[in-house]
Amino acid sequence: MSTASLQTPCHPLPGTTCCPGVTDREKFFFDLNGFLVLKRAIDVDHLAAINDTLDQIISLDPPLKHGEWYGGVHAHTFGGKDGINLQQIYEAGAPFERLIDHPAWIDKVKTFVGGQDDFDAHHGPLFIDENFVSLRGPGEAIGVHSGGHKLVKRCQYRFRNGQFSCGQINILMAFNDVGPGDGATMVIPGSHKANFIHPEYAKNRIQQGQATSVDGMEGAVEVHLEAGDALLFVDAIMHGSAKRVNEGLRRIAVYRYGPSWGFFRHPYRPSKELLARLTPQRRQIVMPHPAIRREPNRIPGFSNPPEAE
Ligand SMILES: O=C(O)CCC(=O)C(=O)O
Ligand SMILES: [Fe+2]
Repeated sequence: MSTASLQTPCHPLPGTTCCPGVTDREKFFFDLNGFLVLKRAIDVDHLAAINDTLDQIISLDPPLKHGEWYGGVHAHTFGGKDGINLQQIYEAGAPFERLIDHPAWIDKVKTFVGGQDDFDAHHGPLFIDENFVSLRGPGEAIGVHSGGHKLVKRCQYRFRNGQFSCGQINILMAFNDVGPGDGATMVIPGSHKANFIHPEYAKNRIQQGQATSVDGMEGAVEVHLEAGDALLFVDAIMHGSAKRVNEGLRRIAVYRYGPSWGFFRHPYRPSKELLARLTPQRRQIVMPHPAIRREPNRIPGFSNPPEAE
């Protein structure tokens, strides 16, 4: 296929815009399947810097455990067999800050979340409501969740009036190769539009304390990634992972993007230090709602909200 045909813009309805940063091929397959694989999204030097930081965290002695902090990063598990998450990973330094508005995906994410000319972008183009690294070893997995049959507003897939309007687009980045046996992410292509629950959903769904996985579910496929690739998916797609059987840890991160009016999934907030060092564009995606100062004030010395200080 020629590059020219990949770059052909879509044909929006009059008065609307559609699909900046997204090729016709990506537009077609994202709508059809609910996900895209972005090959070689993260370059080799950037990947090495990310893995240096993860090596430091993984080699802590004794190991970082659930509930402990490493600076502004929180080790967290959901209590099951789904490995450990390093929540607020954008606090872990420049290589993780670069991922906030990475050129390999940021325009695609804006297009799929949509609303860029509308109230959805009232506070800025996007908002990250959760960001974490997931480290998963042998025997660990995450069961199936989401699906078009669910009405969770945060996760919706929508295309209307010539525009995408998704509640949440996830960028899942591979920091090492994720192939057969590595516990790859599994998706059921097209299931973001499902109207019915999958007949095997109950058997394979996330269950606290149990190592359920998506293995063997009819219609589910493993998404194999090489280190540096990223999986872009709408959260409405039925997804989870295969059980890892190989030795070692699967290293991935997920940054979740939605409209600017969204709010944090967990009770984590970006640190003042992070907000101070981010570029204005990144700061707006991390914290689109800074509070205003209560000034001028007719009560002298009246306090300001903490976020305005
Ligand atoms: O761990 C995985 O492969 C799936 C992650 C997942 O469910 C998500 O990012 O929403
Ligand atoms: Fe998920």
